[in-house]
This record gives sequence, C-alpha cells and structure tokens, in this order.
Amino acid sequence: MAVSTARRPAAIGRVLIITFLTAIIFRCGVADVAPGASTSEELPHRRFEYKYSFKGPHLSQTDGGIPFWIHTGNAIPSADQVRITPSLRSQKGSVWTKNKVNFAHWEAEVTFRVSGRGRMGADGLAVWFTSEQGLDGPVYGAADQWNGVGIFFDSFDNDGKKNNPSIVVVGNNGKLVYDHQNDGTTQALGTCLRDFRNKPYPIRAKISYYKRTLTVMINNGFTPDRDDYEFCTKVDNMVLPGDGFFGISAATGGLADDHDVLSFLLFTLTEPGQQPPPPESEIPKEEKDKYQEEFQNFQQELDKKKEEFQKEHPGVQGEQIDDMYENVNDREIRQVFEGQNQIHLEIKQLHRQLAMILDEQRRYVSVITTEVTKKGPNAESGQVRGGVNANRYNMQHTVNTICNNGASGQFGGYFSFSHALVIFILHSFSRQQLKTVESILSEKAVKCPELPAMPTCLSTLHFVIFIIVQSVLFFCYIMYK
Ligand SMILES: [Ca+2]
Ligand SMILES: [Ca+2]
Repeated sequence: MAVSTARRPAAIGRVLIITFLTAIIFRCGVADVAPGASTSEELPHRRFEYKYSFKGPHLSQTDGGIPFWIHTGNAIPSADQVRITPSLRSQKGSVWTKNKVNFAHWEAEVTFRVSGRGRMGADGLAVWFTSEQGLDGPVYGAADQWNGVGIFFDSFDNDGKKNNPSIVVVGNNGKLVYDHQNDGTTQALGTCLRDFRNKPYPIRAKISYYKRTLTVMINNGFTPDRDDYEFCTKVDNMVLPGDGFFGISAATGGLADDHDVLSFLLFTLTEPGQQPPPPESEIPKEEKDKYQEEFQNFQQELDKKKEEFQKEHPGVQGEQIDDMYENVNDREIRQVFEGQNQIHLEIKQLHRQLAMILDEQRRYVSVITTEVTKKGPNAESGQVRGGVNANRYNMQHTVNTICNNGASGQFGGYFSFSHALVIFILHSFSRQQLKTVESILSEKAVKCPELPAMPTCLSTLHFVIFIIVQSVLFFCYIMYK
C-alpha cells in the first residue's frame, strides 16, 4: 500500500508540471495572435517604410538632425535615441516626419522610456497622426485642435482620480480643444491603465490602423522579449485623414520626467491578395548627395580611428578587436541560456522537495499501518485519529496561513511556485492519507467521526489559476533578474 500511495503523488507532481508548462506555452501562443485577427483570417502583408522611421545606433547625423524627420523645442537627438524632453521643469519637444504619409493601412512601433526620480511624473508623451505637423502647443508639447488622432501616455493625474499613468486615444476633427483638466477622459475613444514609467526595459507600443480600426498593443517593459505585446485598446470605425504626418511629442510640468524615444518604425499594411502600394520614388538628388557625403565622412572617420588604434596597439589584430565585443545576437542568446538555466535550477529544487515529502509520507503511512495491525480497534481508532487530526491540523494551519496572506496581499517577497505546489501536494496527501486510514478502520468495523472540512478558499480550480498566475510572475521575476 505504501508503494501505491507514493506513486500517486509523483504522478500528480508530473501532471502539474506538464499543466504548468502547457499553460505557459498556451499563453505565449495567444500573445502572438494580433487583436481582432481570428486564426482563420489571414494577416496583412507588412512593408517597412524607412523614410518614416528612425532608430539607433546612428540615429542622428553630424549636424544633429534625424534623416527624414524634423525636431523642435527641447528635443535632443543623439546616436541611439531622441530625448523629446529632458527631466527639467516646463519643457516641450517633438519630432515629426518631414513628408506626408498617404498609406491606407499602417502600423507604427514606438519604443520609448519615461523615467524620473519621483513617485509621480509629468506630463506625458504623445504619438500623433495628424493632417498637419503640430510643432508646438499645449497638448503634450504639440498643437491643440489637431485633425487626426493622438495616443497619449499620460503620466500626471490632473483630475485626481488616481487613474494615471494611463494610455488614452483621442480623435479630433480640428475643432475639439483637449480636456487637460480631466486627462482627456471625457473625449477618450479608448483607454487603458498601464504604468509605463521607470521600467527595466523600454516600453513598446504597437499602433495599427487597419480597415478603419485603430488598435493599441503594449509591451509593458518587464521583459526583454520584443514581441510580448498585450492588448490595450481598440477603436472601431475610426476615420483618419487620407494623408498626414507622424509625430511624437512630450512635455513636462512642475514634475519632470525624461521622455526618450529609442525608435519609431512604420510599416504599411496591405490586405491579403492585394498589391502593396508602389514604393515611393527615389529621394531627391540633393538629399541623396547629402547622405552619401555623410556616409563617406563617417567611413573616413572610422578608418582613421582604426588606424590610430592599430598604431597604439600594434599587437592586436583587427578581427580580434571585433571579438572583444558582444554583438546583439550573442547577448540575446546568452540571456536566453541564462533564463533556461535558472528554470532548470528551480525545477531541480522542486524535484528535491518532492522527493523529501514522498519519503516522509512513506514513513508515516508505514507507521500507521504497523500501529493498526498491532493494536485493538478501540485503541487504534483513538490513536490513529489523533495522529491524523494533528497532521491535518498542521496542513490546515499551513493552508490557512497562505489563504490569509493571499487575502491580505502580504505574500512578502516572492512566494515561489514550488512552495505553492508543495502545499497543494500536501493537501492531496492529507486526503489520501485519511482514505487509507478510513479503509483500514472500516475493515475492523470502526467508524471515525466526521472531520472538520478543509478550508474552502483553495479549490482545485482556484489553485490551478493560482499556479498559472504564479508561473507568469515567476517567469517575469526570472527574466527581470
Ligand atoms: Ca494628465
Ligand atoms: Ca486622471
């Protein structure tokens, strides 16, 4: 009997681990599907538009400008980002595409950081598609009464409803004056609450306008995974101007954050089966010559620096210098391996804990069986019941502690998945153990009185949900570490 009792929890453990992994895989699978796109619906074709995009590592030119973009106010372009506003009081800045965009369907991916030392920041950052460039104004550093749409990342809670930082979509036909005092909530077409300030990784916003539906997806900056987007909001039947400018603006107030944009990538979307719009004609000769000259200057400077380095370090070969630096792919692979290693260690620890419990349980069942065989029905029922009740009391006490901590939100540091799993298995053991004892007692025609019911706060369904939530938190924790 001891062998069969030991096998069953091991099977439960295996099933739970498989469930846990399946839940994660399922979640990842769901996250990859775009909103509003059913699995049967074909995804639109995407084409990158370099003339309406910018990104590092050579984002700005030597004259301080951004190719194909203009910047105004306090915006400072540098090699790997554009600081739309520095964290100083009452700053305003913006960047806008030089030329109008006339794509029917598009998708913009904006990567940015909003960081400041205060618990609260201000004012926020806005991503625009408007018929005119809003070079200066009171709406996050851009012009009011715009014609188009603004997606606002509003840090400061002007209306005091404790619902900021939030993301708000406001459409305008050129007549509406932005309701700053109410954080635009009276005019919002869509909104979601997300804390985008001071995150370990950059925030990513994917804004798509496809078949008159504007969708905003957010990567919350907790993981380095670039594709880990979650749904924020969607606006159906949205009519935007046929052509317009893309822009990003930001402003600070009495409180101030750094608003840094790392990249803005624009893609045209084409419905499946339709021809994509023809690529735009070549850039003007004047601009082409300018970029060519820029490239040559950069190349000459690089060669000169290489030569200087060779003179200063004659023993070091050129190829070895490259090997000294970790490139982006190597870094990502290293991070993946480190993450896997951590998971492997956690699973090993879990395995060790399970083995210890199994061993203890085996001993316990064997002691009970021996005692029951030795003693008479009266003595055994009292003693065994006492032992089981004491054990059950301990289980209940542990489960109650967890329930109470969970209810009051006092898990303290990190309540690990392995602990939760161990408690669940203990719970199962308790039941199994009672059944074993009851069957022994019933053979000798002794009936135990009804035992107190287990706490109802931890049903199996709740616990499975709890495991999934814990696993996601655990992954976030590992990736963050
Ligand atoms: Ca606000
Ligand atoms: Ca508010």
